[in-house]
Amino acid sequence: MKLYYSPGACALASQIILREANLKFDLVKTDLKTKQTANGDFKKVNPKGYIPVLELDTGEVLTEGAAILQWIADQVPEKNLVPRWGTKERYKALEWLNFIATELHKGISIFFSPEVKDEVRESLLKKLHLRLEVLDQHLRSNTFILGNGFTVADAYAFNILRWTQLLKIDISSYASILRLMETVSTRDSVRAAIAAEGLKG
Ligand SMILES: N[C@@H](CCC(=O)N[C@@H](CS)C(=O)NCC(=O)O)C(=O)O
Repeated sequence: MKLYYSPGACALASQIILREANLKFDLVKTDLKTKQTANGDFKKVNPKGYIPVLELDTGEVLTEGAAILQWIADQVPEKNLVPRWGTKERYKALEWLNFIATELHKGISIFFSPEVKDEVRESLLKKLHLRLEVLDQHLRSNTFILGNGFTVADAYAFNILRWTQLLKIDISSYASILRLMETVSTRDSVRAAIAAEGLKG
């Protein structure tokens, strides 16, 4: 299997879950500006031009982080990285993964764009803080996003929320989010994934 990534970007969660699942994979560094990898044109792998991409041993390609995370987790059901298909809990997982993908991932990554000027920055930030408050409140009574155990939702949220530091988005008032970040950051899979991407903890 191959995981296409760019250092610090949103393939980190997939790498964490591949490590949690103890599956064999190779990392393929992708230049998101030029859309090139060491093997050539990345758009031949994913015409959408973005990571994460998981290339299976069959040659099939999976895209979209939330789908990739669930596919990996479903390979190792005994590890409880996602609730089983057909259960009510799986729909709660989908609810949170969708929230992370559409509200947090896109709500935070927009600030990497130089096109976001001060006038819109304030209103985007206001909206983002409403979403962060939802997560923080949820985590006041839940150790992890889906309850008691670490799952794909925590890996994805951790991946995205790390960016707030780079972007100087202040999350210091969200004590429960900070607690989750700290808890997740100490996992062996997370430490190894961060090191493999050449990032600082
Ligand atoms: N809808 C995709 C979005 C993934 C995404 O935003 N990837 C970013 C890195 S975090 C990227 O590759 N951006 C390059 C581009 O859009 O050209 C998903 O949920 O996986």
